[in-house]
Amino acid sequence: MTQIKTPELEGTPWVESPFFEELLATSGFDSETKEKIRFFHEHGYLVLDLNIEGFDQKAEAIINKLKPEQDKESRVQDAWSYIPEVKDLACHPEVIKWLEILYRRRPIPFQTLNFKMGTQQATHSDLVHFNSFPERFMAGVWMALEDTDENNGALHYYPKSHKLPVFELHDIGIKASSFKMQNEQYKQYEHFVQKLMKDSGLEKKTVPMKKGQVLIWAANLFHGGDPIKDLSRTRHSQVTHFYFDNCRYYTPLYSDVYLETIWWKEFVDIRTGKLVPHKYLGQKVGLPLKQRLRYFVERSLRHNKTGQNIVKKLKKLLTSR
Ligand SMILES: O=C(O)CCC(=O)C(=O)O
Ligand SMILES: [Fe+2]
Repeated sequence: MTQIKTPELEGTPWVESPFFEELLATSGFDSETKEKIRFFHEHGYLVLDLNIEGFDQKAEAIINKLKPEQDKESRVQDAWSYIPEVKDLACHPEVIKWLEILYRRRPIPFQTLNFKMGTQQATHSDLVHFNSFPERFMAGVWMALEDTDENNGALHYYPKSHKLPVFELHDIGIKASSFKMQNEQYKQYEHFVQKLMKDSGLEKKTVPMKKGQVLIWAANLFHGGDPIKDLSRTRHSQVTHFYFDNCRYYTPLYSDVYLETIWWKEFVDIRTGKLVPHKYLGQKVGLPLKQRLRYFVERSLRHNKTGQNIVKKLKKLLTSR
């Protein structure tokens, strides 16, 4: 009988593959690394003590430099573009190394979020915000810039929930691309997830993270921020969202794939500063002209508040029909 070679599927990260055990056995990693990979495979996350050199100084610099902004608004998006320490942590070689191990594709950091306070964000899967084709080539890397515990709004997650199907808005009967009632639509998604978590029987876990610890979550791991019990406490943290090479990338919250109304994402690789090409089975694919134009205008306008407001209005115009 001919032997069938274990395929490493194009459509699924090897760590989530139905052939995972066989692929792991032949991976050549030492037993300690294998144990960590298996944990990620089974639970959908991994907490790592990366012992990043100079972490405390970097964390302090980030907190100080972001202070004026974060005194007004806890959440700051893409500070990597003007604070070198945010970029250093987002692209740290140890983080990249682990993502390469877990996904066997080039990791592409595409967004940073810095928080001063706990987010108190309702449970969600990041795949409703950032999906790809093939699916699940996305990961979140969460770093504690200070200790977190049950009082300052620690991160929570549902271990093993990454194995659930991927849900987009159309799954719950919402046409996403009409771009109307965005907040209302998102609330419905959050209610749906609440019920899904309850009925799935999965257990909610809250992670007390020590300053410097890093948590990597798989694309579809359901997570959120716990309520802040002590409002006098900050919860400085940094999240980097990663895609991986050789995919197409889109925003499900504005897309109806089967109406061919897809909000493709055009974005820069934080590591290289270069635009990331979309690929289908290794071949580059261009974005539709209308969307390339939109991104061009957006990039040119984003430099100040007036420009940002124009971008918001244009987004509405382009997506409502
Ligand atoms: O930091 C948190 O509380 C949650 C952040 C989060 O969900 C994300 O960045 O994807
Ligand atoms: Fe998230």
